Amino acid sequence: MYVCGITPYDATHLGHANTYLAFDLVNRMWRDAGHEVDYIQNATDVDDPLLERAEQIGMDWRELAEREIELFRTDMEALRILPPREYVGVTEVIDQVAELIGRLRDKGATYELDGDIYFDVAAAPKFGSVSGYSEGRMLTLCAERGGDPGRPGKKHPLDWLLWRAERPGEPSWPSPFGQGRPGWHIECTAIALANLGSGFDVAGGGSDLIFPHHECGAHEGHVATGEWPFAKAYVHAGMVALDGEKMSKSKGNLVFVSRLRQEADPMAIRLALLAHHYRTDWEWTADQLTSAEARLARWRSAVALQAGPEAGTVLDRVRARMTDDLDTPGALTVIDDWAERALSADGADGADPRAPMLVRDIADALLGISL
Ligand code: 5CA
Ligand code: ZN
Repeated sequence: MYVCGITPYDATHLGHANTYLAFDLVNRMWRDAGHEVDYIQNATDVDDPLLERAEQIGMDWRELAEREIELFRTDMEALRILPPREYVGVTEVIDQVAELIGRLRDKGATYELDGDIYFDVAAAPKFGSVSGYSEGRMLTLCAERGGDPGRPGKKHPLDWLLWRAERPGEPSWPSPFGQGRPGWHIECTAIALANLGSGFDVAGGGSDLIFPHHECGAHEGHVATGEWPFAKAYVHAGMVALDGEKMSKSKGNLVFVSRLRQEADPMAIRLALLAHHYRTDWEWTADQLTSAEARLARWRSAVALQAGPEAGTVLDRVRARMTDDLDTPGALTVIDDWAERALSADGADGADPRAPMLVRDIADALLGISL
């Protein structure tokens, strides 16, 4: 599994956390099914927004990236999101990125424009098949999400940047195409290919990565290797909003995990996120944390009992909900029902002394909730 990582110019917000939680659940369910999971995640540790923010606050861009990556990892650990085998920063693999661009150039899939190297969309026979979007929609999204459809001299507006020639004051590295730095999509293609090869199971991220990021990355992989599909499944988590708009670093409508952690149990934060299905878009409100805290307290009281109602069916039912496209709201209800019976049980119904420990283990292993 390859999951697109953060661009580390600001702290982790609840939208990020929700996306990484979704893939943590994929990881946990695969492990529960007995699979070994090989999970890789990048960090976009050199990119326009990072350089702009560093400039704004008068900080070295490398230090800013390092600081935010560290905070991200601390936040993820607090939320009990299992780490990938490897976190790979783009700045660590510039040579691999350049090598991949070289392969694309050898296939005739690139062209140069004022020193920048572009991917020629005409060289991608399956372009559009990952997102299924119309060309009009692709053009709009490309302009909104870091692309440059209007740049004069491009062969096609949807052609995308692979290598950005050095601009004054910007960091750059040597390459066969001159000094410069990688474009966005190629970084994830290079890191996924180097660590997983093509044809891996899941490429993941939030739904804002469907186009252009995952679409373009898939065709870079296809054209470079001749193999298809690049990833067998593209899986996307819904967008978390605040005050009616998608939470985003550029809009600034953010609830930071680190800030929330100062006042709330991370397990309550995780439960609040689990209450939403991973594919839906939803809006954060403070009362969701209050409900999650109440649920956490109920569960903790129930598993602290000496005995409880038989829990073997709880395991079956939680697994059934989770293997049905990660139905976390359904899985939470299964444990709610057990906890309610445990707490109201008198005599016979609360007879199994092993039940509380089993429910504790189910919540821990499958949902990542430590009770
Ligand atoms: N570094 C690139 C991916 S290579 C990037 O998109 N970084 S990011 O920091 O902008 O986002 C990190 C992850 O969080 C991405 O998977 C993105 O889809 C997801 N994400 C960003 N905003 C939200 C949001 N409001 N709700 C849910 N997920 C989000
Ligand atoms: Zn990515």
